[in-house]
Amino acid sequence: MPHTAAYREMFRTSLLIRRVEEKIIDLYPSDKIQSPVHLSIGQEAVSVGLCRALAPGDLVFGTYRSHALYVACGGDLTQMFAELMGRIGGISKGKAGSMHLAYPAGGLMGSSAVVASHIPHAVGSALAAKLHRSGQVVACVFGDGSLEEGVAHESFNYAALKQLPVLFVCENNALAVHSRIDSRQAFSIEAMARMYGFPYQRIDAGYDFEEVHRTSAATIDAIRTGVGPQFLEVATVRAKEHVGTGDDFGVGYRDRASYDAWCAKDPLLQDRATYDALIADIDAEITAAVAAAEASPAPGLEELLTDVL
Ligand SMILES: Cc1ncc(C[n+]2csc(CCOP(=O)(O)OP(=O)(O)O)c2C)c(N)n1
Ligand SMILES: [Mg+2]
Repeated sequence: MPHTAAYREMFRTSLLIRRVEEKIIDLYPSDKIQSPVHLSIGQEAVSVGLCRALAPGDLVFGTYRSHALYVACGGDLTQMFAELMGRIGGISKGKAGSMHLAYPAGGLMGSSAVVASHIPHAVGSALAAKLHRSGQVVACVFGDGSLEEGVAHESFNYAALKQLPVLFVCENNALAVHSRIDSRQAFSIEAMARMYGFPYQRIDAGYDFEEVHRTSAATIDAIRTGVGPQFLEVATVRAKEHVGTGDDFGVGYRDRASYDAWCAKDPLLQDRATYDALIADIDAEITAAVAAAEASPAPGLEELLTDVL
């Protein structure tokens, strides 16, 4: 059966994210990008399926692993590479770097390097949306490690208490830096979500952008009718080291087998026909964006004290 237009579009966005990050890997040794980078290779489908399900005006908040959400929200690539290179043409004039990408015009309100610190911001936005009856839904994407932070639970409680229009999305790669989830958490994520009264769904096939989209869309539709917060857990796999551009399968805290099993299902690796049809255009877009970003100058001293208050 031929693929749908939606499949092709989500494949394209997922591949764009992957190739952007593979370009970052190529550029990194040159030191043109001095910001630390947390890559989403392997996890792209979560951002792509979710963001496609959001309506214009909806908002999304994420973590330092921010490239995928930025691209999935439609962020400009030249402004992204310029931001990573600390140039004036960056989306935040070079002040934010990789860990704090934002693209408010596309709904991405911010990303934070401090684990779980964006969750209360998302809940506050959802409170504003409810008070203003704006009809907006707020999506809040965080890693499994966020669930070990007190502020996550304070935020879940408040969102449940006030029945706010927020979708909590746990991007569960089962790792926090080098610690596996079974060595960190004494609870099941489902039991935790249900304890707050959140309707809970889990997607095991986190590489499947169509499934992420279907489930996100149904959940977001429900939230928009006023049923309160919902919780979505998506299992995924981080391909690269926690921070940086290398592979770390040799370090000893995880094995390659689960990653290899994931690769065997990853549409970006398995669907060669769609890949081949899109790759030249995507790579040309990235090459042009990097060249334009490099042509942007460094910020002048006058920028030091602007936009920082
Ligand atoms: C409050 C806080 N504590 C510790 C850290 C150091 N730290 C950075 S990333 C990270 C792991 C987070 O894991 P997870 O939430 O699962 O996200 P992932 O990196 O897997 O996407 C930690 C502990 C931090 N940035 N902020
Ligand atoms: Mg994690």
